[in-house]
Amino acid sequence: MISDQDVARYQRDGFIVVPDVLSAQDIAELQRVTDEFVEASRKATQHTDVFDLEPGHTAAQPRLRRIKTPNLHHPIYARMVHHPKIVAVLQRLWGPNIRFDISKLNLKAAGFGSPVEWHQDWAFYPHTNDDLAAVGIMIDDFTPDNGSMLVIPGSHTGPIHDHHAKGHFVGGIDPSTSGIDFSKGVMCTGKAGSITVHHVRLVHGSSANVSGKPRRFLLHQYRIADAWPLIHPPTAWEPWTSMLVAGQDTLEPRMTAVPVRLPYPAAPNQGSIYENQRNLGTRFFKDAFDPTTVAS
Ligand SMILES: O=C(O)CCC(=O)C(=O)O
Repeated sequence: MISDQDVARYQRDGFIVVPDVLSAQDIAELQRVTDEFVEASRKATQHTDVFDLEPGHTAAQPRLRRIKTPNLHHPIYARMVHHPKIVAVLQRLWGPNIRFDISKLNLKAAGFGSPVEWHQDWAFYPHTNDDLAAVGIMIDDFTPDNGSMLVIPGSHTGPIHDHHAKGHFVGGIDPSTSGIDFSKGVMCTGKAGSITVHHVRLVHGSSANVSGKPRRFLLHQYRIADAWPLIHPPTAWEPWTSMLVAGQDTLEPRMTAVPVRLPYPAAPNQGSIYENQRNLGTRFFKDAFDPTTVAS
C-alpha cells in the first residue's frame, strides 16, 4: 500500500498522505451515514455522549462539530477501524502488531467549521513508547480553503510543548510563547478517500472552513501493541486485547526514553478537544464565526 519512500518520509517528517485508500462505495456510505448523524443532531440542544455541537447549533440549522466514538454508533464506522488497507499501512510503519484506541469524526461544515488549535496528541495520551499515530480518513475532498489539517514537518522528534494555561491542561499550544515556526506548516490536502497518517508527537492543527464545501475527517488513533498507556491504563484485560486489530498481543510493554508531560490538572472544560481548548488564552486560528476568518 505504501512504498519504502513513504516509510522514510513518515520517519523524517512525521506524516504522510496516502491517496486512493477507500473505494468510491466506502466514501459514499460514509457521506450518507454522516449526513444521517447531522440530521439526528437537530434534536440535540447540548453536547451529548455522541454529539459535540458548534456554538450556534439549532434544530433549524444543525452545526455538528464532532461525532464522538463513531465506531460504537454505526457499523459503517466500525468497519473502517479494521479497513485492510489502513491496517496494511500501519504494519509497514510498525510491523505486524497493531492496536486500535479510539475514533472521532471532526466535521467542518461549509462556512463555519471550527478551527482546532495547534497541539500534539501525545500531550493527551502518553504511552511507554511513541509508536502511535492518528489515521485521518478524508470523507470529502480536502482543499486549501476548507480547513484541511496543517502539520509542522519534523516536529515529532522535538520537545513536548506546554499544553497548559493558568495552571490547567487546555489541550493546545500557546502560539505566542512556544517558539514553533508556524510558517513551516504544511497542509494535508487530498481527494475524498485519501488518508493522512500523523505521528502522535507531531504538532498539528487546522483553521476554520471558509469554503462553501464541507470537510469531514474520520480520525482513528492506533498504536503498536507493545505501547502501554501511562494514563488511563486498562482496568480489564478483555476490552484491552479486543482492540488488537492485527498480530499478537503482549504482556511486555516496550519502554523507550520518550519525553512526557502529563495532562494534569485536567482541563476545566471536558468533552472534546474543542471544549478543552476554550481555556487556551492566545489563539492562532481565527474564530469560525468571524466572516473574515482565515488562518493567521
Ligand atoms: O480535524 C482536524 O483538522 C484536526 C483534528 C485533531 O487534531 C484532533 O481532533 O485531535
